[in-house]
Amino acid sequence: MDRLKATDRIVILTGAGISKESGLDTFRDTDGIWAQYDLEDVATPQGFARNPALVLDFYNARRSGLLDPAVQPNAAHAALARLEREWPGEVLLVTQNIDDLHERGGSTNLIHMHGELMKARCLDTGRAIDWREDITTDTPSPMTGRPGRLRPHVVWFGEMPLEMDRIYTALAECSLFLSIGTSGTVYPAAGFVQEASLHGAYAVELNMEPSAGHTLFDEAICGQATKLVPAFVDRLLALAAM
Ligand code: BV8
Repeated sequence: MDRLKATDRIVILTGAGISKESGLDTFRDTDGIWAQYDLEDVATPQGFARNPALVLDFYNARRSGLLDPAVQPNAAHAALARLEREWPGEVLLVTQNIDDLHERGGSTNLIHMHGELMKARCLDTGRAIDWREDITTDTPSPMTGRPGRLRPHVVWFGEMPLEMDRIYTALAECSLFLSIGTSGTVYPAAGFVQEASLHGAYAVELNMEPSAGHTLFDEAICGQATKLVPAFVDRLLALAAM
């Protein structure tokens, strides 16, 4: 990584592990979301068609959890925002997370590839709007006034993640790919490390434990995000200062 130049581009991928220390559940840890719910029932279009009230309640619970004042960005979110501010080259943050902790932590050059919990989408117009309330099967769409035509603006399994062209362009142009707090089990995000490495990027993983794809990285460092990320950002900014 010492060959990195201050003008180089950095792409960062985050997953649920970066929000764990803010009090939000991950998916695949033993106490995670998929231990409480069947993914097929609550995170697929088929599940939504089968039982929209169950899916809407699943996201209503997560939205109100995220709105809890006790849930705040942590030192890892803040460190990534500092990197974006102080690194001379471009820093693009691609998150699989649907929480808004990166924005609240100060990141601005950000892509929510799996959508956003604080947005709802009208099924008839396809338009997404900011949304902080519960959604029920009676909630009228602000776009059409029709009830039962609103869904969470979230990418379910079998649906195309958002802004994939922009992401693949950035992966092809970056010199450093940094993956934080993800198990590396969900595609296409889990394949980003190969895409970046193929184009010559140096790849680093910061995670509580080695991810499914840890051997694809040049460095895989294990530990808590609130400890590892600020230290890694310091390491990068020291390089930029040289
Ligand atoms: C699609 C909804 C294509 C939002 C989610 C190959 C290629 C392409 C697709 C596939 C493929 N193989 C299989 C597929 C299909 C599927 C898939 O990947 N399935 C998996 C299960 C095998 N992929 C899809 O369906 C994707 N769509 O490919 O479309 C297409 C093509 C043509 C036409 C149409 C479509 C869509 C994927 C998005 C699905 N939606 N969620 C929501 O409810 O949140 S994915 C879900 O998993 C979450 O969004 C989350 O983002 C994602 C990944 O989970 P992680 O963030 O990694 O969380 P996890 O709990 O797993 O891990 C946390 C990690 O943190 C752990 O390793 C832990 O150790 C660590 N950790 C914990 N605490 C800390 C910590 N680390 C540091 N510090 C700590 N304190």
